[in-house]
Order: sequence, then C-alpha cells, then structure tokens
Amino acid sequence: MRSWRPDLTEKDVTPKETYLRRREILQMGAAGATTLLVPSLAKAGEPQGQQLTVARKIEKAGGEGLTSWDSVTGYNNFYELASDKESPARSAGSLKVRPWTVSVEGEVKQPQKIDIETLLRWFPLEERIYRMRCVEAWSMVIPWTGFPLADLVKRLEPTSRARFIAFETLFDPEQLPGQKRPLLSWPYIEGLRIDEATHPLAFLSVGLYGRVLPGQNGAPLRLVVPWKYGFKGIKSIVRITFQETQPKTAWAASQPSEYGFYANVNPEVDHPRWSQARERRIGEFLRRKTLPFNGYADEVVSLYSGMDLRKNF
Ligand SMILES: Nc1nc2c(c(=O)[nH]1)N[C@H]1C(S)=C(S)[C@@H](COP(=O)(O)O)O[C@H]1N2
Ligand SMILES: [Mo]
Repeated sequence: MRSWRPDLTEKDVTPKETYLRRREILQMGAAGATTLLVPSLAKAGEPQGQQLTVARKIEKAGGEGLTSWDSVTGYNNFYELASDKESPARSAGSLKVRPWTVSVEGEVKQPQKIDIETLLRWFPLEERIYRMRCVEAWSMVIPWTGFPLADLVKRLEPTSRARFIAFETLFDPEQLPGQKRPLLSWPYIEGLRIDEATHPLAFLSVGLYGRVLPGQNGAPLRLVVPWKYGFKGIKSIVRITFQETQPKTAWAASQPSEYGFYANVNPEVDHPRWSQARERRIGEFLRRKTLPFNGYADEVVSLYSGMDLRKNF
C-alpha cells in the first residue's frame, strides 16, 4: 500500500470480459470481432477449480450483486507475489499449497501443528457472502467458503491469558518472490483481539464461489474480517499465536501513521493521503458511500464501546 492512491483505471470499473473484448476488437477490426465474441462470452466469469461441499449458505451483503469471479480472482493484493493487482493471478503458481501445516502456538491448551487436511475435517464448510472494503477505497461482494474463526478458537482452547491472536503468512522467498524485496518486513503478520476473533462474522476461508481458494486469494487458508479494511485479511496462513500482547502487524509496523491495528472501516477517519468517505464497487461506475464498519455496525459496534476510534484507527 506504500505510495498507493485509489488508482482505479477504466479496466477496474468495466467488467473485465468487456474490457478485454473491447481491446481485442480494437486490435482485430470489425471483421474479426464477430468470430471472437461467442467463445469469450461463454467463458467469462465461470468459476474454476475443485468444487467444495457446502453445508449451508449465509447471505450477509444485503442482497447486493456478487463481484464477478474474474474480478475476485484477477484483481488482488498479495505483495508476496507482486505489488500490482493483475500479476498475482498470473504468478500464484509458484505457491505450493500442499502439503501445508498450520502451527498453533502460545497461550493455548495444546500447542500443535495441524495438517490442512485435518483442519478441513474438523469443520463443515459454509458459504458466507460478505461485502469487502479495501483501504484503497474499492470494494467487492464475495461468496467465501470456509468456517467461523470462533469455531477454531473454541476447539484450540486458549488460556485465560490470551488476549490477542497473531496470524502469520508463509515465509518462503522461492514460492513468494516478493519476499526477496523489503517492501514490508516479512513475514506478513496480522492480528485480532480475542473478542474480535470470536465474533460470529470473523471467518477463515478455504474457497470462493464454492471452489477451492486460488493461490492469489490466499490459498489454502486466509482470514476474512468483513468490518475491517482488506489488509486485515491475511493470506496463506502458517502460524496462529495466542498471546497477551497486541501483535505488531505488518502494515502498522511499516507505516504507523497510515495503517492502524484496528483498521475498522470508518468513513469519518480518512487515510492521511485520501478520503475514506466513498468507495468504488468493482464493476460499478459511480462511487458509493462507505458505511461505518462496512455496513456491519449493528453487529460489531459493541466490541469498541468506550474506544476513541479516531485514535484507534
Ligand atoms: N499475506 C498477505 N495477505 C494479504 C495481503 C498481502 O499483501 N499479503 N494484502 C491484503 C490486502 S491489502 C487486501 S485488500 C486483501 C485482498 O484480498 P483479495 O486479493 O483476495 O481480494 O488481502 C490482504 N491480505
Ligand atoms: Mo487492501
């Protein structure tokens, strides 16, 4: 996010299939265009990858339209892969998601290393449709597949001293070549207070659109916290540490004046370099008003009663 601005170009507000087709049509001229249209229309937006079995679906985006598969999987922030938004989809093949182990450490009954396949057997999968809002003032509506973070926390039995959970992304510069450059201090770290982590909206995702999560979206396991800015949603998690002290999260450590620990979506607290009052929903042209806590205020505001949210941004 360093030196980023809300930097949408026409291709972000035009459905990708339209944008690509228009570019091809311009290159090919009118004659070629007619033959091209049929196959590319049939392919546009089709979810791909292994299907997951979903036990139930929970719609939490007020019926708003889903962001297309192409946009959700083709417009990503994953600095360990690339610092632009189109490249992660092309370069995610370097990330090997099997075998994969999640290490559970710190203030917890039984520190342990959990194989991802074991973790997946512990919980039935749900689909959760959530609005997501990036700190860069764009947003999406995403059908995640996964399970509530609260279910995992409960099963792991944190001790009474655990007040926070820290999450860590894989560190392996061969698989994640962005880690060869000190863009952030690697590995990427994010965190939540225990009461935030056990809120029913906090979610761990293993899929999208009922398909297994693509690498660029944070396979095989990533955090989803719909009332917070997107950077809280740490990808490709290998370590979960229960601790007494507030984790030093990657973005807050690198730019403390711009990115806080809480990162609750707040239209009244601007980023130092741009407004947070509005956002561009990917696929739409006009900006929308950003809602406090990204529209989830009724459900989460009590977590922050008595806190000054201008100081704790
Ligand atoms: N490890 C890691 N996790 C990350 C990031 C990152 O660069 N590295 N980017 C964050 C940001 S800024 C956003 S907006 C979301 C984007 O998730 P998406 O690409 O699945 O939409 O991932 C978050 N998680
Ligand atoms: Mo973001």
